[in-house]
Amino acid sequence: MAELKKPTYQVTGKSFTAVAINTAAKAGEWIKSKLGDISAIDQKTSSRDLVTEVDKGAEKMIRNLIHTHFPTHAILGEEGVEPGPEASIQALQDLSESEFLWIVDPVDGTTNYIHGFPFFCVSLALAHKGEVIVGVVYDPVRDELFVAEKGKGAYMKGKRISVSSEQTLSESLVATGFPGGPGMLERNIAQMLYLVPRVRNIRTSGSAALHLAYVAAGRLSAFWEMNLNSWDIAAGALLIQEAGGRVTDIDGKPFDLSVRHIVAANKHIHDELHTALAQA
Ligand code: 2AM
Ligand code: CA
Repeated sequence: MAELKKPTYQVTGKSFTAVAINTAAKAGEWIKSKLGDISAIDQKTSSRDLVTEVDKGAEKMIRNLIHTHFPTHAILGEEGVEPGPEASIQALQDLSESEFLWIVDPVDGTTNYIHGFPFFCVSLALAHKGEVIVGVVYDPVRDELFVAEKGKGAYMKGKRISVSSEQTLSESLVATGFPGGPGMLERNIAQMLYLVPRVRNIRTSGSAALHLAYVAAGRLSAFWEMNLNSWDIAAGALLIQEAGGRVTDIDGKPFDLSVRHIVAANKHIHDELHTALAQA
């Protein structure tokens, strides 16, 4: 008897954005279900740089979901890269020739997650030949999913979002974070000292990706931080651009995937913020 041919399944027909949304939502729900239930916390470079089995499990789930739909696409995920900036820069370079590259932070705000401080998210971006074309940031605590497609705008819960309208730094709410790496903290503190009296106030809530989504939604006027990795900012940068804001590196160069010192703001205050940071 002839052997039955095994069926080969290929899931097709889903858009990049639909897969990004479904994947972020599924991973986010799972992460939320594990909140307060973590048995092991590992240190990466220091007690300020942490990872849990939830970060690793969520990344595995995200990789599987993406590859179910797009088996040939490359994936750069935080938990697949050795800790430290050199390894991150190298990993991005190694994948820079990929036609389609997904850039994944399974949990952005891991320290918050471990402490039960409800400000963390899943961040997924898809780059085509080095240019980010889809960005999704999902906050499972508030069930808020921010999504942007290159050239098609940024949305949350079906409504278009846009950056805030403040015209000056003095009326702006600005966020930052305390970066890792030699000399970074000193520079960041100098920037904060200079900026605090010049802005309405500063927030440092511990998730770069969610801060960037908040800039896109107009809840924050601006965000800057030093020494971030591509997975912290790729999705958020597209959200802000598509919401009408401007994203550069700290030297004013327009955003690309290699940017590590990010300055993102509405278009009215970006120059003023960028100049202030240069003077700090
Ligand atoms: P994570 O939670 O995914 O690690 C907070 O300032 C931001 O910095 C978060 O987005 C956090 O991402 C990121 N972050 C934490 N430790 C870092 C490190 N050693 N290098 C670069 N970014 C880091
Ligand atoms: Ca992370």
